[in-house]
Amino acid sequence: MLGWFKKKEKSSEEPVPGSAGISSQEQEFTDDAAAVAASEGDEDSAEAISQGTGAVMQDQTQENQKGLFRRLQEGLAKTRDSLVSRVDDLFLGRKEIDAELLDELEEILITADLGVNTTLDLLDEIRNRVSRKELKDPQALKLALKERILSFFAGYDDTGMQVPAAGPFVIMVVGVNGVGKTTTIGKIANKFTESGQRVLLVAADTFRAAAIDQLKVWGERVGADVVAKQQGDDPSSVIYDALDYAASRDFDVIIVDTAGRLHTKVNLMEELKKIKRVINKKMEGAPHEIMLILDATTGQNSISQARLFNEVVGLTGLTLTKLDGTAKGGIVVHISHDFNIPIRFIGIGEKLEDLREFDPGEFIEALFANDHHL
Ligand SMILES: Nc1nc2c(ncn2[C@@H]2O[C@H](COP(=O)(O)OP(=O)(O)O)[C@@H](O)[C@H]2O)c(=O)[nH]1
Ligand SMILES: [Mg+2]
Repeated sequence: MLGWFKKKEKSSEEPVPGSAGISSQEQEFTDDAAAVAASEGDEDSAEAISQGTGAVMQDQTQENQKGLFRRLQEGLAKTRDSLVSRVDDLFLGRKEIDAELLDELEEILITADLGVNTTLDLLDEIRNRVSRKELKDPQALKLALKERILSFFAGYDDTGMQVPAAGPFVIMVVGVNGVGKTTTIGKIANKFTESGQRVLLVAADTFRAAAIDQLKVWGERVGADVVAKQQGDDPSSVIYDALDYAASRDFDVIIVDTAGRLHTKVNLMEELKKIKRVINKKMEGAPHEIMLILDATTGQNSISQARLFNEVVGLTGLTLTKLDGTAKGGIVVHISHDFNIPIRFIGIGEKLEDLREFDPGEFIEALFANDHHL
């Protein structure tokens, strides 16, 4: 969809920095495989096979997509119940849109954590359209609501993560304790390794020993290398080690886990600034993505976290986790309304596959879809 997880094309003319030993053998092997695939006169060529199975594959892709959409709907079930089902109930048996209905709608939206400003913005236009008699019945209003929410994403920066043309793509992950940083890193790493990319995880959260072990477990699970030191070590020295390690190896992606003790503590923020500086000093242009992880169940609090982290390190992307555990998924809309920082992923469960690339249209569709879509 967004293409971040495609295997990078590696030009054989361009020397890979420090590609010695295993990496260069791998390169040769890939080139050989490409040569074999391209050889002519082979009746069982990849092309012939793929033509024969094309229809089946298309069916499977559609099936998979249906499955993924259903999974997203299930993940958003609590928010759907609290938001869309309540809106439906509100409309039941009513043929007209009156002031009372709009007030009740306002309350529902605010309760689902869309936030007061977002809700007022949302309803402003709806109220205007009602008074202009453009919206006559509740169904039309529901559709208008959906369109209006979607319009909040219209000016939305969806250029995607800035993957460099050469060298590894470095992602620095930040966020307060327990929001799901390490878990999300595991899930993202999995997407990259599954698409054939080579991933290094960096355990720069040295605050707790358990955090280091947790990252190692993820690394093993998804087939990514992990550079870690001891609990209490300077996070910047872990970065140094990791980027030295990476210099002689051909990684496509490097993901740096960081500590997340209370975000109100100034020293954590200083530490994050330093980590960013050190990464940049060791590798020009990096980190390419500074991603804040937010726990959707914390509701409004995540707004102040986004503001603070953005001021300190300058965020390039957001990920909202635990949308499966909250009835207040409206926070996604609220965040998009208040910040011009793209949402990269949403977490809808604890399992490896429960991380979705964020697509506003799909998200709103899953939230508003009727059950017959299930
Ligand atoms: N239900 C649910 N739990 C999640 C999700 N993402 C993370 N978690 C859980 O949140 C807890 C804290 O995650 P962790 O990655 O250790 O947070 P960190 O302190 O920010 O690194 C763990 O129990 C995770 O399994 C999600 O999308 N949904
Ligand atoms: Mg962690």
